[in-house]
Amino acid sequence: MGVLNVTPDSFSDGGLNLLPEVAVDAARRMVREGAAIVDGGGESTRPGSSGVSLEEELRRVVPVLEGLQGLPISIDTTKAEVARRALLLGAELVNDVTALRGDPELAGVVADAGASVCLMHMQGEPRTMQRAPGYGDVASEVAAFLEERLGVAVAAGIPEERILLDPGIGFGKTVAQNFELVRRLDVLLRLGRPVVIGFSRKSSLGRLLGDPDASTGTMAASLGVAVAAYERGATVLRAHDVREHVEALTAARAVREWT
Ligand code: HH2
Repeated sequence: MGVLNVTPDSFSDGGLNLLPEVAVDAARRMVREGAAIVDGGGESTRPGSSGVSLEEELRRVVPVLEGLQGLPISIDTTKAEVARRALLLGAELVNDVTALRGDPELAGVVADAGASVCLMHMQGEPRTMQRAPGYGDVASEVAAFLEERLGVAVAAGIPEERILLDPGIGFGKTVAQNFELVRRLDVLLRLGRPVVIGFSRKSSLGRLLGDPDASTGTMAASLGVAVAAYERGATVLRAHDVREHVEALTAARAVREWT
């Protein structure tokens, strides 16, 4: 899953894709490089961020989605109206970092469109989530949350086979907890749904490598953790550097099974 942030302030690629034609080119390149889907979003959820208005989010993403019709697109939004417009323009997946807790209309929009949804775990909200993340057992708490949200989504009419789950790397977790969630991916896989991991460029990677104030991580570290997640059963790797991830994962897959 390639990441396409149409925002001025995303933590690693903010401002790069603000012009619609630049964003469209970037998305097309990701698909050429092997992305199975491109996750476009108009609102940063980086630690400390406080959200954008509906009008601003639509202004950012609609022209890009119009230019991407026919490509496999996911819309990274918490807003039902943004999802509705994106699905009309051909998006097939709604990636909601609030796991249907943000906008009461969103589940119905996904269900009515027959679309897929990714439900992500987050402790707290982006503005404050990294202040003091706290868990008893992080893997089982995240799994219990995702199981509950899976039930809510199914009850709202979204078929289970259209639901993906994501532990939300960096969303209210310490560096150690982020790595533990990948190490203990089996706990999440027991829920029976595909697991998405989005560790690409996240600050935990920079901190791991010695910078306590890092706000991003390197591509090489992102590739290392993506392969480790794949080895533990992750189905979707959400990544900014698509070509490199496809190459790394192709090699990792060849070790498992030569095709
Ligand atoms: N991470 C980010 C945004 N959306 N969605 C899912 N399902 N999983 C993630 O790990 C995830 C996500 C944050 O990364 P990015 O989009 O690069 O940055 P920003 O939120 O600053 O735009």
